[in-house]
Amino acid sequence: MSPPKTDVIFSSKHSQVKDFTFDAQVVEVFPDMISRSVPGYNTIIDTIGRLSQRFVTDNSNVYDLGCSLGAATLAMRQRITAKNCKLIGIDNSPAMVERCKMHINAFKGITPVEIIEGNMQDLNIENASMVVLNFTLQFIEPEHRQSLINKIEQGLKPGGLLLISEKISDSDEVCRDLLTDLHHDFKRANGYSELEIAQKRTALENVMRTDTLETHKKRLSQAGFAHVSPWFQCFNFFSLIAIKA
Ligand code: GEK
Repeated sequence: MSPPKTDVIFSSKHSQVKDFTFDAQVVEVFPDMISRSVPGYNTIIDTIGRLSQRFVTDNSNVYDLGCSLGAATLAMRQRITAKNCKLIGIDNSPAMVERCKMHINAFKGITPVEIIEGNMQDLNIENASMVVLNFTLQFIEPEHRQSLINKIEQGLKPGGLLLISEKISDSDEVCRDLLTDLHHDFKRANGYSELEIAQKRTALENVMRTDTLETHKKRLSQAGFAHVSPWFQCFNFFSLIAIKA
C-alpha cells in the first residue's frame, strides 16, 4: 500500500470550484484531509472502537454507513469481543470502496467484514447491535434523513446503539459564526491556507447540508430512540449516541 498523501486539492486557484465528490483524487489524500479538517476525528474513531466493545452482542450485525476507508470498521474490529458477529461497511463511492477493501485486508481480525459499494438508503439493516454514521448523514438529502434514522432504529436490537457524528450549525447566529471561525483557525493551524479553506467551503456548499443539534435530537426521538445524548463537541463538530430501549 502506498503511504498516505498530503491534501493539496484546493491549494491552487481553481477557475471554477466544482461540487465536492469522493473521487479517486480525494481517496488518495483522505486520511490526511479528514484528520486536518475534522477536530477530534481520532478521538471519535477511538471511542467508536470502545463503544463497540460495550454494545456489540453475540450473533449480531454491526454497520458502518458511509465507511470511506474503513477507519471506524477497523477500530470496531480491533475491540469487538462478542462472538459470531459480522461487520458491514457501505459506501457509494467506488474509489473509496476499492481502497477500503485494501485497508481492511491489510489488518487481521476475528470478526468478518463485508464492504459493499452502494447507497446506504437501500441497505437492509437487521439484527444490529451497533450502527455508525460517522460524518455521513450530512451528505444525505435532508428530506430523506428521517426515514434513514427510522430504518436504523427498526433494524437495531433492544439496547442497540446508533452513533452519529456530524458538523452542526448552531441555531444562534453569534455562536455559529464564532464556532465557524474557530474551526477555520483549527484548519489554519493544520497548514491549510485561506485559499484552500475558502475553495473547500464553496465545494461543500451544495453537497453537505448541516442540521442543528435540536433537529438531530428531534429526529432521533421521533424515530423512537429512548436515550439520546451528545458525548463529544469540538467547535461545530459533534458526536451523539442514541440507544434503543
Ligand atoms: C470515517 N465514516 O472515516 N451511501 C453510502 N455512502 C455515502 C452516501 C450514501 N448515500 N453519501 C455519502 N457517502 C468515515 C468518514 S466521509 C466524511 C465519512 C467526510 C459516503 C461518501 O462516499 C464518503 O466516503 C462518506 O460518506 C463521508 O469514519 O469526508 O466529511
